[in-house]
Amino acid sequence: MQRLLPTENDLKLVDSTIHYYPNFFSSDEADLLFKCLRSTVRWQQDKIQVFGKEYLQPRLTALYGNNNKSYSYSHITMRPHTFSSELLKIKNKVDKHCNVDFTTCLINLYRNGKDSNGWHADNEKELGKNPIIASVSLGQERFFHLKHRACKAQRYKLLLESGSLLIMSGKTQKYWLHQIPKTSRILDERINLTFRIIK
Ligand SMILES: O=C(O)CCC(=O)C(=O)O
Repeated sequence: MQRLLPTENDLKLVDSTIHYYPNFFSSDEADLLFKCLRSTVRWQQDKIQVFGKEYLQPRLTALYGNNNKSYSYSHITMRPHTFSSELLKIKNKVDKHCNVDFTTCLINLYRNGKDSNGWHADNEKELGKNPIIASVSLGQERFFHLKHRACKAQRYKLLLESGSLLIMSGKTQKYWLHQIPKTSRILDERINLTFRIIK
């Protein structure tokens, strides 16, 4: 990955490299992409285990990839579908911006404010050391929380807007956890695409 030029929207958090581009896609492009992906992505809802009890994951997901490598997290193993032409267009734009050839995209659909994604880091071994994660948001804005693993005072909340691109790289996954929390506010649907490299 080539070093990205700093911008005023970069997050200046210790032990991290996080870039934020609010208008990576225009709002018209983001609306069109949302509608297309909502109806064409092959959504699934897996079961997860929490303290030995089974629950449905609080969101829908799908995995797409170009090298047939599966992705395992939270005791779930997902097998990739082949990228659709729409997903490839998004991937090409993200690849070009980051100067990276992403292999895999994990897609999340948050159906309303009750859907969420708990505290975690994208640090699975198949992502390698210091992975780069590029995350595109479409539809409803949601808060993205970050907290430092060791230093409790280090916390941050970022509103992820429709059409935005968030890039986490360097030591971010080693030192920080992130989540999309539940909210009691009435919210519309949001799609999030996280591009990753699985070797
Ligand atoms: O929905 C988001 O913005 C975050 C997604 C995420 O953390 C993940 O898929 O690992």
